[in-house]
Amino acid sequence: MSFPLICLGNPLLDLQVDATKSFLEKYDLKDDDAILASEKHMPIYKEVLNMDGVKLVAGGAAQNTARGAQYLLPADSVVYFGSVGKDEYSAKLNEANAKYGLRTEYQFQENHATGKCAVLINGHNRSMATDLAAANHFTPEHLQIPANWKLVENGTHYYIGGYHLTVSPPAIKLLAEHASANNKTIAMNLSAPFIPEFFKGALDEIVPYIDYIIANESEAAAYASSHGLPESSTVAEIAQHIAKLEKVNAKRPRTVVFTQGLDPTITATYDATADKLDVKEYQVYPLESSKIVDTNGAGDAFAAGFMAALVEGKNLAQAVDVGQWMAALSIQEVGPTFPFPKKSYA
Ligand code: 26A
Repeated sequence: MSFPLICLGNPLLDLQVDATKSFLEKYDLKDDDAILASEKHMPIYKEVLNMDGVKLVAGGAAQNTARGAQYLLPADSVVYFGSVGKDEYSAKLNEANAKYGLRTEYQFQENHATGKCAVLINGHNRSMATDLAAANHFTPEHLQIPANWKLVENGTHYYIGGYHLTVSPPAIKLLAEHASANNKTIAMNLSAPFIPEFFKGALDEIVPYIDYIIANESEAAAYASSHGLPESSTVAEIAQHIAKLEKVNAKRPRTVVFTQGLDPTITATYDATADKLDVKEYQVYPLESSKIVDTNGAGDAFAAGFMAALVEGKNLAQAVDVGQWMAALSIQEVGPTFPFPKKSYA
């Protein structure tokens, strides 16, 4: 058995389509955001399915990262946990994951459909409205099934989608406590601005366990405003603040990684035992605008490259570089996918 990387998240099928500004306005959606769908958004799925050019692609942020990491790593490297329905949509997810060799250990729901995400592409922006459905019914007991917990215990690296804070903080806590107690590496993505804004309590309970916090600049800003940091805080200052928060496993420093689109990626690492703070900046490789197909999944792809590199024992600078390379690869494809035949990072 290998499977060093264990991922947890909300499996979703993306219904991706080009949408006009007025379509976004009709559903009260911002240009570049992710939300949980409420009653008023529910008609969007039927409407999108009937639109010209709609594409059904495997999504779910952490599942995208899991697929991407498996793309880079040797066979049998990544396991993904989440909850789905027994329907055509989960069959599609299984098909996509199989193509990448990603092992899934889904919790199947009898009475709930697989979750879906309307991904509305508008230029280089994407706005997402998610109906979690079955994904919302994941329970920690699924991880505790002996065969699954064996996989968890066998893992060396853990990746948590921050979006899962809306579903099962106890499931996240199980993985987080295991990683900390056994001095293994655990990473979490902030996923979307609404996570630090509206799931602040759950987030703050988990952060002390986390070695790597990955996010983009708008999630960093949302963290700062929801946690009372000065309005004038720079991205680097927010990274330093989070890096220095309490840490359960003192044997590992905490590193915060903030991507900023085409602007440099910022990292802040705080080693509490040495009281040493290290802040770095890494340039991105700009991709010609004409090569961009869509940015759906760019952040997940970054995390995929980053996590795969950590599993391979690479250092922080190298992990950021692999992340940026994977993000560039993904935005040249439709949705959160990667090209076949495979390209390799050299
Ligand atoms: C709880 N929410 C809102 C979500 C998501 C989500 N994945 C998990 N939980 N909302 C959007 N996504 C996924 O994000 C990917 C792009 O980063 C979409 O499915 C899309 O593939």
